[in-house]
Amino acid sequence: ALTGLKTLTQYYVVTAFLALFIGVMLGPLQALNYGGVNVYEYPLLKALIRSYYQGLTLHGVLNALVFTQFFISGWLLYLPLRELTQAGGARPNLRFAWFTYVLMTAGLLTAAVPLLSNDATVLYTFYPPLEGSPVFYIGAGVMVAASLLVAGQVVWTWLAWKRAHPGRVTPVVTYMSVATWLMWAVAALGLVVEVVVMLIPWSLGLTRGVDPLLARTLFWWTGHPIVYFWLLPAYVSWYAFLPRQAGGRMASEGLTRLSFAMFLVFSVPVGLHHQYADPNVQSSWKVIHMFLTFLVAVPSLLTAFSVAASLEDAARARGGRGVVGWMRRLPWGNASVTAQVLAMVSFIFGGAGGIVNASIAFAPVVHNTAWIPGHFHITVGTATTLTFMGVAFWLVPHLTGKRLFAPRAALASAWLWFGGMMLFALGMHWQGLAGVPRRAQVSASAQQAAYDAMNLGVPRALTALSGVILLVAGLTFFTVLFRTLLSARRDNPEDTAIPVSDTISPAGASLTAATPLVRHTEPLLALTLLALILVALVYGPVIAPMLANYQAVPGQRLW
Ligand code: HAS
Repeated sequence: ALTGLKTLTQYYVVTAFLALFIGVMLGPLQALNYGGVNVYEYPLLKALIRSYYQGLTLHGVLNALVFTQFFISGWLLYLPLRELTQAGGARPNLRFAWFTYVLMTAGLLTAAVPLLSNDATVLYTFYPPLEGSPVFYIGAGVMVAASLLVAGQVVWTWLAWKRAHPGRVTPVVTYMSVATWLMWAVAALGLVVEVVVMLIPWSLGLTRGVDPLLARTLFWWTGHPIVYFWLLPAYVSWYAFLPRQAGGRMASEGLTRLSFAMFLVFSVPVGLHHQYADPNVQSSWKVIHMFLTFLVAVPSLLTAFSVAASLEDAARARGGRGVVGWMRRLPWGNASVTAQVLAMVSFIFGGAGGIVNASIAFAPVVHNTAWIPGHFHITVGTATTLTFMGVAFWLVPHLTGKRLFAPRAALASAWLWFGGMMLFALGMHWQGLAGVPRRAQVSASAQQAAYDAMNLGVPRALTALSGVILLVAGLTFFTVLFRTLLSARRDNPEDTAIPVSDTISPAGASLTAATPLVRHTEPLLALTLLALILVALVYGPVIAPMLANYQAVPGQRLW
């Protein structure tokens, strides 16, 4: 079963990186736009991509939605199923797992048709009244449904394992994976209702219009926690694999579980922090969502200290000394470790920016400006993506039995990605503070003079330069990845070992003998119920008046 599972995971991972490849190739076009160069006007490109907005839609959908979902579905299916099989009592249903992969891919291909034909140029947030082809919403809906089936399979297998091992602690990697999937199940409810009840019937012409405010509220119900659905799989690696790769161990299993338990409960009831500027939502609810947002930053702070402690442990065991000098003893020659540590460094800035966004007093300064893409390129674009790239450096050899091609090039790609993203973030945060809007074709002639007058030469140059660096980083990374995949099998155990520490999750440890933190965080289903209650409490009074005053607005096509 494990060999079959490896093949399936390989399919998920390769599909994910193919999407990222296309998405990343489109990225520099956006960066150049913010540097004042409109490459979308070049005839050769114009024949392929109709507009800046079509390019931006493809870039956002492929990178943020498709790459993440396929990678996570493979990664967080493989890890728990592998761990539970090895711990005894679990028999993964491979046929069902393949069905889910095929369904997700069918959803992707369906959505790709209108995206490529410029019939769904609605950006990755697809806010109504901007209207796309129904085929896009149906394809996207099928993809989300497939991800929920992966969630279901992991939770089902875990429950079967629990039944076979009453009174035992869930192994820690499985714990993290199940908590992430349960969180996603609660989170996805908003999007599912928006797409199935509102957008699909509306785009098919079955309803006369759609209420943009309600649609946005349902979207952000899912839209904020989706960022934790992207982040937590990276945390799985930072907690359970990276310390081992660096030569250490997980600092505290109890804190690890607490952090995931907190994400499960607090990730969802925070979406209004994306809607501070929306009318007809009471400010008191916006402030409550703000405080809950600060609360959900706590498990990230726990993670920062906990993971830093395990890295410090590892570095000191390798002879590291001094308050910060120990960092030099981390295995910087290892591309996988370096990519992930750099991803974490970027998240220090990304996280700090997130707290600024969430503060209702600061939000009006940064909302809808270039600051926001600056923020999310060092969160999902680096903390998540660079971690997944680093994970791929060991996971692909592990799954395929092949040796990583050109490890030094892999290392270079990690540094280039990090450097490119930091420059991009600097340029975009800077432009955002100066008032440059997001999602704006800055080189469009009507606006050109205004931006030229703003004296933004330096940040614009930084942003444009970052696009070129990221293109080189992407090409280097994909050369390493595809050459690895196309090389011959070697099945050398040294290349294909999985770097998880065996000691961190003694399979089958007794719950009664476990530490209080481990014991109290074990009931994941009860925590899910708590999450649902909290969501009902903070979304119920927000959504009820919207339903009572439903305002149907006809669709618009702006491209
Ligand atoms: Fe965000 C907008 C608030 C985290 C992604 N965010 C976005 C958008 C995206 C996104 C895609 O409140 C744009 C959506 C759109 O298109 O409109 N965000 C936050 C907050 C956090 C946060 C409070 N965001 C993320 C993560 C993302 C992500 C994670 C993707 C993966 N975000 C917002 C808000 C908006 C927003 C508003 C709306 C803005 C607007 O006006 O439109 C927090 O969860 C962050 C907490 C994180 C920390 C950092 C912990 C640091 C760690 C690293 C430790 C490093 C170590 C390294 C150990 C407190 C864990 C050691 C180094 C050695 C060398 C040893």
